[in-house]
Amino acid sequence: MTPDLFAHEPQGGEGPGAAAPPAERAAWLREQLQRYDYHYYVLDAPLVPDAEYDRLFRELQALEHAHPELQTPDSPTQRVGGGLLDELPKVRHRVPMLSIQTETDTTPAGAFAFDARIRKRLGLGPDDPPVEYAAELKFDGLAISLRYEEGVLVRAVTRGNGEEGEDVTANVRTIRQIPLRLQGVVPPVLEARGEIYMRRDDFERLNQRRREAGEPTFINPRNTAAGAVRQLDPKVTAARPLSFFAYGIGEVQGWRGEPSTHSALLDALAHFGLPVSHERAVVRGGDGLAEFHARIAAKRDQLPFDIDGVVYKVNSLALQRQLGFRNREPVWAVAHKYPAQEQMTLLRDIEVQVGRTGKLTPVAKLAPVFVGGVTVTNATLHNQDEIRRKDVRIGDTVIVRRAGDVIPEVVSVVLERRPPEVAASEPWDLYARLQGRCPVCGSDIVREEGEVDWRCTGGLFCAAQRKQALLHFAQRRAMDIEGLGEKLVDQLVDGGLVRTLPDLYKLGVAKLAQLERMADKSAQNLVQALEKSKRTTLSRFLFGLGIRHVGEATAKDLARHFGRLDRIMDASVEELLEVPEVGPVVAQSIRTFFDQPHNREVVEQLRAAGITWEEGEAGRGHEAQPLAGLTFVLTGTLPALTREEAKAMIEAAGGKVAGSVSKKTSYVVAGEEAGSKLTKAQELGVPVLDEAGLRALLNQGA
Ligand code: 5U1
Repeated sequence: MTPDLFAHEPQGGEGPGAAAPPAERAAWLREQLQRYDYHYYVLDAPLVPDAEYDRLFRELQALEHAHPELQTPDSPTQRVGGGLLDELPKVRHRVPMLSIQTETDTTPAGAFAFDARIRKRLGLGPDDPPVEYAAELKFDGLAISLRYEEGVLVRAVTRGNGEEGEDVTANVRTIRQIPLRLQGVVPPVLEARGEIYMRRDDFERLNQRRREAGEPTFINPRNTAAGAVRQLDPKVTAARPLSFFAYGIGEVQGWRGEPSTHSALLDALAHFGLPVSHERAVVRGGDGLAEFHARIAAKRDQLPFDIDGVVYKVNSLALQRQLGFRNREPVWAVAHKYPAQEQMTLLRDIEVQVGRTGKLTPVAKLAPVFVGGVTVTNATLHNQDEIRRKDVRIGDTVIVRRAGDVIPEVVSVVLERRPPEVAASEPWDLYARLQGRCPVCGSDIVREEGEVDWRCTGGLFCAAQRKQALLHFAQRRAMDIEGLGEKLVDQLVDGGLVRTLPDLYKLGVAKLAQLERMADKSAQNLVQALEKSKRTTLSRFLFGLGIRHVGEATAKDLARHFGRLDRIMDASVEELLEVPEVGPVVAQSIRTFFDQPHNREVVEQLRAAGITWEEGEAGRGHEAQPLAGLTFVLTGTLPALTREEAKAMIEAAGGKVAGSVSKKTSYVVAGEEAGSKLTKAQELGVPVLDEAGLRALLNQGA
């Protein structure tokens, strides 16, 4: 809890004082702590600092220790209680926990099909009004039934086979989001049903901790949540970060003012203090359902937890009763799925790709599998450490994940499916597989201390690195050379037509037209695109060079700060560090790049080929900054300008004015009776200008 985030002032003061009867004090402490838990875990809006919570908690613990008869099952001190079990006892559900029909057509048609079925069963014609539905998320976790008697949690049971589940009460009590006591006026018996799940960030943190402790990591949030709930030792459950959402009810007795719609029922559960997802809506007809399905699909990857679809329910509880059940599933509800983001498939081979900076990435070659809405045959294995951690071997059955637009990845191996000959094989090892050589150019591969990646040392000698460098240079966000795609780059490099970036600008129509499948018109178009690309900006050019760690944003920062390429090429690490957002790694990388004579040569050749931009500008629209990146020191009296006027003019042109001369000073502007600053400039070899020289510099950008 962060103290400045408290939603409200704590209420209730200190409650009954030390002189009050212990039972009264204990009841007050329980109530306060329950309220704090609710605000912290359910509303995500803490009321008090952790220290205050801990103080009251310890006081209640001490009271209960001194007076064991004051201990109640809903006391916040009782979340982790009970010992190890031999097995989880079986419990029969008073009202069966039904499953839900699944609509596997993941297109909008699935929503319209459900609406059409409902209308038919209700005997509605085309002129009848649309049916009202409650639309919700389908959480990817473990279904649970929580039984509250007189508002107190008395039992938590898994779904099991729907008739009979496992009693996991002691484990569920450890989940802080699940209230041990409901709030307000509640029915004497209420079974709340919903899903226990694990947030993705909690899952990542848990796995990170396990990695650091050298323990095996978990495969996915759903299995981890389900496994955590079905533990025999509640302490294990307590150590796993679990969450809960309520989405329905089981047995209910004596509910006065029972709601008449499903949406109102969820509102009521939220009022009782149970977590209910805000991502829900009341919609009308098939159109409303399809819109909800599309809206949630668009934000699926931004949700903090996994879902595998959405759920539609006829909103009127009276209509739900009328529609009833079929094959032990409610007719009035359906789960409308999204394409699965994880699938199992066979790992046929592992190839190693060479990236632009020589990074070697192991790539899984998979038996084709439909996942995340597309057919996938390649997935990244990230690096050797990840392969070792997951113990991935060729011939294994693996789980592939593709979420949103991210590159598909192999998340784990299904060890139960590992064939004996694969089990007998050696673990896959990148260095051994490549015998220490780049698979493209044969250069040595190295792995620097503290790095996870192996790299090819071939640099631009390596055709793979050259190809990637060309594609990087040509991309839209860099030099924007239209038509220069992967296939053409392969042809140009493999055919020996292009070795370095400047070679691109030596390509003529005649040379290009010799390439296979290259029509005259395409050759002309490419030559035109190359010509067009020559007029660019400093930041695009800089980004296009492919300096390690210099992305688009850094290139813009550098261009804005220095204004001129030669300033960047000659900047010391210290000077580079003056650029906001540039840290030591980036600064060193830029310095190393421009320390290589062949990189400077490439830059010269590109400029000689006719690539131009407005010097002194930082990308488009900065023509009025001719002194950007330059530092001036003023000394003596200038003939026409006061010192303030000169300073204002320099700063208006993007330059900086400093008080003392150093190696970093670009120019000293000296007038009559210049003193020690002029001497220092001469000692350090800093160029000295008079007023006329300064004006000439200022006029350069005009
Ligand atoms: N949101 C939500 N998920 N879910 C799962 N509601 C919901 N309802 C279910 C299930 C299995 O079943 C009832 C329709 C019985």
